[in-house]
Amino acid sequence: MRNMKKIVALMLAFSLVLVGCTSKSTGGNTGPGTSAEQEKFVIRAGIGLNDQHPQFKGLEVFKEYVERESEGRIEVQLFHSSQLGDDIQMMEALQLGSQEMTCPSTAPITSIDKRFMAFDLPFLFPSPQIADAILDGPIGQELLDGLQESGLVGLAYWENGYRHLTNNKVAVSSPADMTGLKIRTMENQVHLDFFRALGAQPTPMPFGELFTAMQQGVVDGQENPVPTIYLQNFNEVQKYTTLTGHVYSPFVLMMSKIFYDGLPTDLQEVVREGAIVARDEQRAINRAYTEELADGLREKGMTVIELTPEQQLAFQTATSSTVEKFRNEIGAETVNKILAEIERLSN
Ligand code: TK8
Repeated sequence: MRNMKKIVALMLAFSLVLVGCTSKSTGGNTGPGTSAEQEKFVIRAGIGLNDQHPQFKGLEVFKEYVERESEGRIEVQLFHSSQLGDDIQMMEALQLGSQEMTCPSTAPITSIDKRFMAFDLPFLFPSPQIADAILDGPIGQELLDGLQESGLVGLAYWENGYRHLTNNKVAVSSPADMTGLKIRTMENQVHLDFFRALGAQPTPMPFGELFTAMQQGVVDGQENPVPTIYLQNFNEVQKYTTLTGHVYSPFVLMMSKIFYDGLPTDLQEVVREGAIVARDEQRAINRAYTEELADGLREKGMTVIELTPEQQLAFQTATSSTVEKFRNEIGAETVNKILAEIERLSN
């Protein structure tokens, strides 16, 4: 696996040199009026999930749109399964301009901008529709715009979804069942706090290391949305899924600012439109999969535990201190605005 990553990295470095050569020679051979038109751009888009996941399907829609609308001036190359690195590494590569695009969950973005921790607050969004309204509205846009300062262009929110707990030790239906369970979390303070409040032992780890960690018993469990549990075959190493829905994870489709700033404005526009067109399809596919695949997990032999409203409330109560603990660190203004907007949209 390590070797594989090295080979891919080398291939990328080599293709960068090639791209550099082509654009130079195009510039040299044509007059100043036409050189910009003929310049070719390559977007390498990498994700941590595999090519069966709705996130990858979304990238395929993006690729199709951008290649068509740019009339071939942009080529989009897709990489899945952490081939280009994990979420944090890929964001760093975007900042350096050595990769063009990625689509992390918002949770690891908090290493760059803490305001994104607002979305990690447990039991925040009562429905995907309310999530959409807030993410696609002014608050979501403000956070995307803020990424520019860190060398990233936030293009759109896609959907990872409501996260659920899996493990291979106990049929969890109450916080008490979680005592001492070793749970892999994303690299994020709010998630760590949440699982500690439930009495579990959380370990942060990049997604690419998770399957092996479960297989080898380094962790007993993890939490992710249903499409991920199903499509990454977590059933092979996990017995129980508890439908906790404890947090809604958005993805952010983002681009290297260095690369984006080098695009002619008409192609920047194509990229922005492609991100939105693909967002709508990606969310639709993700929601359809989410509905179908909970039964799919049963068919694959997992025990799927649905919580009654009372059981669900026990998880909420056990973790209700999280908002107060993080309000100031996230930014009280951001948290308050989001909470007020949820309140307004819920009525
Ligand atoms: C994939 C991750 C994944 C996320 C996680 O790179 O880390 O558990 O849910 O989807 O972004």
